[in-house]
Amino acid sequence: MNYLFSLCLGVLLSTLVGLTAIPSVVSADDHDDQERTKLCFGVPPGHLIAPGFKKKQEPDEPDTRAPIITKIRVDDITEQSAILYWKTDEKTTGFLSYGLSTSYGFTSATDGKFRNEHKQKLVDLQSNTTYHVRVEAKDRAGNTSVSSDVSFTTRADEKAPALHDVSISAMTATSVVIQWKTREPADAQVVYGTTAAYESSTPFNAAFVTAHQETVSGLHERTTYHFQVRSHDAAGNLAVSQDMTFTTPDATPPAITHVTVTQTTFSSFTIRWETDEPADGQVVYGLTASYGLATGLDRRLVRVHEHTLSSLALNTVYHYQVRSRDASGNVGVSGDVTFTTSTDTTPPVLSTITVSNLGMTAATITWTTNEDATSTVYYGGASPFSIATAASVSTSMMLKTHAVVLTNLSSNTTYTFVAESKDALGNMSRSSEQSFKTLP
Ligand SMILES: [Ca+2]
Ligand SMILES: [Ca+2]
Ligand SMILES: [Ca+2]
Ligand SMILES: [Ca+2]
Repeated sequence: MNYLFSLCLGVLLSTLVGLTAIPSVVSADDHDDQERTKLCFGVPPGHLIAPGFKKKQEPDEPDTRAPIITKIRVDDITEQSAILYWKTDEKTTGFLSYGLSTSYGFTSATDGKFRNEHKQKLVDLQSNTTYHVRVEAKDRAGNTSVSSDVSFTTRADEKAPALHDVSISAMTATSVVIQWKTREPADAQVVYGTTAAYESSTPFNAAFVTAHQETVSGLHERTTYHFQVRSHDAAGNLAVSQDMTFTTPDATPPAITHVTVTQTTFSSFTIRWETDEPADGQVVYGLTASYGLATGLDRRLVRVHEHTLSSLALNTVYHYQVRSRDASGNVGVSGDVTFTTSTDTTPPVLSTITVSNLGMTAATITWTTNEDATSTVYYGGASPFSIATAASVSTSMMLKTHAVVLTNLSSNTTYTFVAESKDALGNMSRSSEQSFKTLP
């Protein structure tokens, strides 16, 4: 400074004494240059310093000195991370080498900015593990230094893995796939059962992963199961999910029973059947077991089914099969069944018409028919007897043996009666008028 002050003063003095020569400037560095400028601006106005005096443009001396790394420390150590702090005596970038030994093996680069105080986080470390780390610093000129080795031990893992995204998929009547995730590598097992006591479990899966998928098999259909998923981390901390449930679907088709066919007219038949569970219903039919015709699908889910086949050809063999689908889509079918359409135009033949159990106010009329038929008795005490005005008792059951009980008769009275039967196609026969007398 003394030299500079002298220099400026010298210029000033030179000016004052009329010297015109401008001395050359020799300066050590920018720092000194600034200081000298300040000093020179301190010169009173009017005593001009020649232009160009401040224009010192000589380059810096090249930086060949390596940075000095100091105050390395490791702090904020967790199970999986730690933060390294260090300082350098000049602005540097840098990176860390770290690993399980002084061979390191991993690097962690900083953000590339030049600074004196440094902080760098190491992540994805193993818990309860000793790590070695060293700093490499680089100044703007590319000079590098490497620190000595520093070691630290991560904290032990004492937390159970966090379970999330538990879901089920691919459910059938006998199996289901259960998936879940853990926020750290962990093993896997599903415990399950029909109660939250979980009497069964999947095989223990010891692979340490974060996405888990276990298949539960050997299940029963239409059954609600409870389950829990379980995962240990590498330190043995166990996480257990809450109780969850799923219900297996119905895989059994409806059982079809009581298939009957009844002729309702010459050309139509009614087919009835039952199912052991609510189901829809349809009849397929035709002249062969290939069918080809079908009734409308009755989509109602019921247990008793009735469909009518109409416009059938007379005196023809028909094949049919009944089909019912349950709410889960399982379809039950009957075997192939046949019936023959009829050309019956012959009325039943009545015989053995008998009056029995004759009392003061009641009598029983019995008879037989040569085919299944209804039973009706018309009766009256008036004379002449008229079916149109007579009282009647009847049953629509189709029987070959008929018994009709007449009650509320008058005692000691002669009654006239006619027995009547109709076959399934409505062909009808009547007996002749007959009579009995109630007891006095
Ligand atoms: Ca340097
Ligand atoms: Ca853990
Ligand atoms: Ca079913
Ligand atoms: Ca007949």
